[in-house]
Amino acid sequence: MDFSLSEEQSAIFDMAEAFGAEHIAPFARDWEKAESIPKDIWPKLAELGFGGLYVSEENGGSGLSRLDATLVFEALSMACPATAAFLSIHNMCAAMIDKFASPALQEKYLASATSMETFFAYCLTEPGSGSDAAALKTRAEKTEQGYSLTGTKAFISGAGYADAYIVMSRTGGEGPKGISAIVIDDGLEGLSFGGLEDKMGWRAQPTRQVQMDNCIVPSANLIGEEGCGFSYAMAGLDGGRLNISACSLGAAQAALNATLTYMGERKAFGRSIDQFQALQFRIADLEIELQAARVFLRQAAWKLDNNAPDATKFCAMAKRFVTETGSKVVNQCLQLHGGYGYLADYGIEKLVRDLRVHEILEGTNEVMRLIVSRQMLAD
Ligand code: FAD
Ligand code: 2MC
Repeated sequence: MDFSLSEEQSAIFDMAEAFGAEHIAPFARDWEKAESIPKDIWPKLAELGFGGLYVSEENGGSGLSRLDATLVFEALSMACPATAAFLSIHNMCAAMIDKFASPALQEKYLASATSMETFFAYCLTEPGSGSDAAALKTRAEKTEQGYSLTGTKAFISGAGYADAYIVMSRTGGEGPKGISAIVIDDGLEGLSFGGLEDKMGWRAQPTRQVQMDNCIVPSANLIGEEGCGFSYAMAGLDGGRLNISACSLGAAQAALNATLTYMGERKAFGRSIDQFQALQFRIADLEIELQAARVFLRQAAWKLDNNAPDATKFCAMAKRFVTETGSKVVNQCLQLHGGYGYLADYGIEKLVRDLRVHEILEGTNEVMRLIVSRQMLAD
């Protein structure tokens, strides 16, 4: 058992951290105000191999492990978790195509996905089904021209911004076995988007509904087999949940680092506030909890990399633990900044807002508990 990062892993982390510090952090607040991330950032990230992190090398990806990928998301989130998480969703989609799609579909999409000329969005949630994802109603009818998709997806990160969407749609009867995953391109006749959602955090990322009214796509845009789309979607989310956790971890670490500096500078009662033992103990607790979260996350990633039978359970446990730890840490960091923590200039309030949603999306933390307890009771 080796708990250290290899030289290559440390280099990946450092590269992502340096990229974030130069190309993301200085602009993150402007992107929040603009409610969008400039598209020219993506090819730059793709040059580092971040457009297809765990897409196989044969398909033009970086062929990294899930553990390696968590390092990238942890490091980028030190600059802006909303930007890093957006990249994670694109990577989840690219990996679904790499792992499950036909060679023809891989050829059609993977080169432009890994170079990030094509930005992908993931469409599972609907207005009437979020946690109970297998109850989705979007229909994909087989016609002579291909599939005809009709339905509405809710809360889609990158809707109206992305170039292509993976849409979980019903090709069969009720329940998970009736669901297929189909790729649709932007600009299709019948495809439209809802208004921009006004959110607490992740404000740089546009979130909208995706509305499909008889959108015709070639049958070849089906990923893998009909009726397997729910399993593909869930498999994608196992890794997605690791990445979202890594985003909480990196942002919380950045907040803690900034807090230590601040505490050394801020004076009260004749000394810097880092001299109060009550606060020293508080930062010790934050460090302990973050380190525990980091080790747990990497163990879950290792399980997924090694196809461990309990990998899904560990991904769910890590997501519950790490995202809640991240939120707790950034909230405490805000407290340790006093009133200044509440001001946007200090950068902490954005992290509190951004991290809160990690407890809700990619499966709520109640759903994570459901996955864990179901597995415990089955064992
Ligand atoms: P509901 O399912 O209605 O849940 C309401 C409450 O009930 C929650 O607290 C939930 O945990 C709880 N609950 C439900 N069932 C149970 C149960 N069995 N036991 C205990 N508690 C339960 N989705 C996408 O497909 N693609 C995206 O790109 C995407 N991006 C998002 C971006 C943002 C900013 C947000 C906020 C959401 C995004 N989502 C996306 C949707 C997200 O995944 C869902 O919001 C989430 O899965 C919860 O679904 P819901 O909102 O319908 O809540
Ligand atoms: N990997 C592969 N297959 C899986 C799987 C996984 N992790 N989890 C489930 N499946 C398969 C499962 O094996 C079963 O197939 P089979 O009967 O052949 O064995 C099938 O999928 C159905 O599984 P369940 O019986 O567990 O399905 P159920 O309807 O009970 O739902 C639950 C399971 C609650 C875990 C799932 O609906 C869920 O994860 N809900 C949360 C939805 C969610 O995470 N949404 C996120 C949207 S994306 C987002 O928020 C972004 C920001 C991008």
